[in-house]
Amino acid sequence: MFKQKLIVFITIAIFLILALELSHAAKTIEIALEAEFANKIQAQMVVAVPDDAEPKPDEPSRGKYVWAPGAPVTGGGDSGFVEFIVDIPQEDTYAVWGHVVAWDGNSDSFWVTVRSANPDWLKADPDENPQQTGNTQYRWSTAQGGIWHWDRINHWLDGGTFDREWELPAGEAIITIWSREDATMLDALFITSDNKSTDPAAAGVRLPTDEDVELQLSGTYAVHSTGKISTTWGHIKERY
Ligand SMILES: [Ca+2]
Ligand SMILES: [Ca+2]
Ligand SMILES: [Ca+2]
Repeated sequence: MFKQKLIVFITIAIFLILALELSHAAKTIEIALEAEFANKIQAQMVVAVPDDAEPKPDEPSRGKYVWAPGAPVTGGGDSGFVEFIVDIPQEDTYAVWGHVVAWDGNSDSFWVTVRSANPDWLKADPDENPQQTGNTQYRWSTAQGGIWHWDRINHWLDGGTFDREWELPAGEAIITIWSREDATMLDALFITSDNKSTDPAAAGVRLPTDEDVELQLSGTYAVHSTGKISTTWGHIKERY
C-alpha cells in the first residue's frame, strides 16, 4: 500500500517537474537596454544629448543616445563601437531591435556582431571586426527617419536586406554595435526570443523601464514578460 502511494507520488512529482520545464521553455525572454549605459564605449562612438547634433533629434529615452558624431549627408564613420554584455537565461533564437535615428543614405547603418562568450559555441557570430573585414553579413541597414523609431537588426547583403536572428546558449552574450556611417544614432536596444515578429508592436518592443535600467546598472537583469527569470549580466571578465 505504501509502495503504491510512493509510486503515485513520484509520478505526480515527475509530471510537475516536466510541466514546469515546459512552461519555462515557452516564456519569451526580453531584455531592454539603454545604449548610453553600454559596458564598453570606444570612440569615435560617444554618448550624446540632442543638443550635440545638428539637426537635433527628438528626445531620446533617458535623454541620451550614442553615435559617431558627424554631419548628415556627408560620409565618415567606421571607427569605434559600443558593447553590451548580456546574460542569456536560456538557449533560444533571439532577435535584437534598435531604437534609432537615421538621417539619410550616408547616415543609416551600423555593423553588428552578436557572439556567445562561450568560445565553443559556433552558432552565433565569430570574433570578427567587420570594420576591418567589410563583411556584409554584419552590415545593419537602419530604417531611415529623423524621429526615434524601432528597427529590427538586419543584414544588408548585396542581394537584399534580411532580418537577423542568433541562436544563443544560456550564459553571456556580447552584442557589439560598431560605427559604420557617422551621424547614425542609437538610443536603446531590445533583445527578445520572439524571433518571428517583424513589427515592433507585435514583438512587444519597449524602451527600458526604470526597473530595466536599475537592473542594467546594478548588473542584475530579470525578465518580466510572462514570469520572472532572474539572471545577471555585466559580470564578464575583461577579455581584451
Ligand atoms: Ca547608408
Ligand atoms: Ca554620415
Ligand atoms: Ca537612451
